Amino acid sequence: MSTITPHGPVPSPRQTRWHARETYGFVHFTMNTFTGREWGFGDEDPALFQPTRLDTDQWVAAAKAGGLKALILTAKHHDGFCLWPTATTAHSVRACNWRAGQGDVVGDLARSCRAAGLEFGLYCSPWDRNHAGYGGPEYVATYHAQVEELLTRYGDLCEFWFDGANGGDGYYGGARDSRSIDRRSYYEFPRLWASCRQHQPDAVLFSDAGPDLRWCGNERGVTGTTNWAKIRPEGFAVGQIDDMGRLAHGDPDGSIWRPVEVDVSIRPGWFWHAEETAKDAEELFTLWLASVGHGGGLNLNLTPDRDGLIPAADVAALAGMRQRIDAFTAKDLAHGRPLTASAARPDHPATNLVDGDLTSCWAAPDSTTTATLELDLDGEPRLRGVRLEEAIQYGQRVASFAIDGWFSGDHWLELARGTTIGAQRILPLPMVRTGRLRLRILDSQAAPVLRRWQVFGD
Ligand code: FUL
Repeated sequence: MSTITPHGPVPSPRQTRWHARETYGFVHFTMNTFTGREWGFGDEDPALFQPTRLDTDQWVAAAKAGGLKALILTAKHHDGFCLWPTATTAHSVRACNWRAGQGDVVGDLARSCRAAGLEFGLYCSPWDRNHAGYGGPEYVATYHAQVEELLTRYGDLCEFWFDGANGGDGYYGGARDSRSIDRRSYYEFPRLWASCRQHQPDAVLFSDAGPDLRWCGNERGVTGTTNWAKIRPEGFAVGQIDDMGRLAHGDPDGSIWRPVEVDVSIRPGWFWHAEETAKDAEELFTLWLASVGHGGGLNLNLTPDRDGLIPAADVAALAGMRQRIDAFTAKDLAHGRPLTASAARPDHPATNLVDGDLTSCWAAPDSTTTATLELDLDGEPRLRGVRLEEAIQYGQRVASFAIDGWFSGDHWLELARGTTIGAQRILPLPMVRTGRLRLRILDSQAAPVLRRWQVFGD
């Protein structure tokens, strides 16, 4: 077999595993759940934290209903309250009446995830509005120690989330003032990330500046239809972004692999609020199309309530989203069907796209940057959509493509057009009937190499 030379940056093994995760969940739960705030000031009385029916198995069951493959918990949000019995501050579950100060939400959820076969990740806010030393070196040491506790006490983590938010004012041990920090240097992220690598080599690290995953630049649940998983790292620090558009779209000439994670809440807020309701199943399905369908990962936030449970309506919406995804992708009309390409390397024929084997791929010969592939369907099925996947172990290449259908036995009609493909591109199609489809690769940075073409319909 001739080898395919990678084009540009390629995913690391931990990023490759992340790409396969696709849909997972955040859990925002802390003091804010009880105060009704989104950003606690840091002066909240630990006695307020009373999730009397807390059941992390129920959170995991909700996640499973939605087909989420992992949960990432806010172990500490901006208010500084720690959901685990940390040795670094008194402002934690140890100061609560809840479970007589013996509770550990992080430990509970880690166990529930593990028992149910879900992966587990953590969020620990750099900004801490409770800590007296915030802004000085003492707090940085505390923050690093907190992350270290989380990296070493709760088993394997699949992801660690570094939030860029900092609003300035806070309680800060009673000072009640405003503190600004140099976002580029204060938290000493390079040292912290080295510690993450040492203790949790498989965990992907998320922030505005990676190193493994980038933010998509909004909290609405959508990333660019043009979405390069590669980026030029200049111009990004945690909490400091020179160009939001580049986060959503990536850089076509990016020098490092750093795909997009799309974080969005099932409700308007990140935390549970009595007056807010969950998005419905159809909205969640649309968000899946606009995130996973654009080659990103979907990190869908869940909001346990004051009892410590995910509300029933939210669980129903999650289950409804999964039903819609399953129904959309249920029938792959391309599987095993005859497929030809205008050009292929002899050992990488077009039929590799429809053989159900994700390790085999179709590759155009070197220096070929356009191609046409024709697929014969069985009869004239009604279409719903397509999924295309590049073999990203060879880099991201395709810049533009179109899908055509064959109509009335005599002409092709363009049904959809897209730009990048990357890890995957899912395109809903008009629900027309046709017996033949054509994929035109219109522009590619290097010879296109794809691993799958699915056609959904009935
Ligand atoms: C933001 C935070 O300020 C929000 O509260 C939330 O945690 C979101 C995921 O990230 O930066």
